[in-house]
Amino acid sequence: MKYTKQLILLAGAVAMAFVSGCGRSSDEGKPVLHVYNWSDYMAEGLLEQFEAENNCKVVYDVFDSNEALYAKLKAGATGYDIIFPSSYFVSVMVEEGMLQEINKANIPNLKNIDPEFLEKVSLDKVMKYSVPYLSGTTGIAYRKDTVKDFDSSWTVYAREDLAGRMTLLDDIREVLGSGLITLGYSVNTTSESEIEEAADLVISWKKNIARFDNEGYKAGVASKEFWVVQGYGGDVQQVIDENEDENIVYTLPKEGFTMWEDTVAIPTGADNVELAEKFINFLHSAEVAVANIEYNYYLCPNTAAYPLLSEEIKANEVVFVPKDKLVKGEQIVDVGKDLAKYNKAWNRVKASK
Ligand code: N2P
Repeated sequence: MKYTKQLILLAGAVAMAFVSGCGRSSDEGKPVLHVYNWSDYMAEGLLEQFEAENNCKVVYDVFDSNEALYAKLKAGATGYDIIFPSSYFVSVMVEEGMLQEINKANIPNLKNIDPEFLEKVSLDKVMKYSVPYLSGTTGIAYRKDTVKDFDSSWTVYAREDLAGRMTLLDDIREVLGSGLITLGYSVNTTSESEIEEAADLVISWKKNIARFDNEGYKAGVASKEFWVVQGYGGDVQQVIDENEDENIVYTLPKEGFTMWEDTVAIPTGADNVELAEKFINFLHSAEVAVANIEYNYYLCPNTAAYPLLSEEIKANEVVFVPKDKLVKGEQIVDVGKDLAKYNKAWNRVKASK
């Protein structure tokens, strides 16, 4: 009986391989959309849905930081049609001629974008070069089964008893931001001395962290390798969901936390602008926005999506931060030329022993 079942499974697998082989060959000649996005940042099934609806093929690559995205494009990577820079990185890219203007007439679903979000949060308020995608917070997640006396404070990184069990993100503005917040400064300060002081603080924490990490921390906190991690809220909530592990808790530290907006943009030199516009339009249909909010646990500022959200997600505090906590958040914005001060301080952090 068991043997027969195995044979059937095997026959099925052979048939599937054959079918998908045919699928690949019939992809030839179809228009291709090259997408470069953050990891864990697209609801399951959406790319396949877009492919089916547009009779095209999506080639999807991922990055884990704005710096990685920037470095890859600067190193000459061409051929991407759609990229997802954070809003505070858009102007850096615009200044260097890396993004093209959005032709809004070709993207009717832009009408769904929450006007209040555009006015209060977006940095590119008229969507000249970028369209809002998802927005969220960065905080600290800890394991309550291994850290008994956790106090939600950035000063946890000074705890030597947790040495080797903690990670910080590998993200310049976020990590220096956590130092700035702890010192009572703005995460958007342009004061060199404040930024250097934040770098000193992070250097003092460095001996206690296993590493700076934007991706592996998720599997690490799930496997109990790490007990305290700086993380993006929705990514942590995805880990909790996938592992059904309620010992992982996402917190917004009492000194304050960062908030950010990621955008979708079309790089200069994109091969398939028409398909890129269709993709942005797709991301801002109400149903796709709902799928992305509910899967990623980040807010897609799309007013057509809001009434369709489940009660469960509306009550989720990672996505909809309660007002009393929100007052401690500060949005990361573009600091223009002063970014060089952050880069310099970060190099010192990275080089320190
Ligand atoms: C993607 C998280 C992106 C958040 N998984 C930082 N912009």
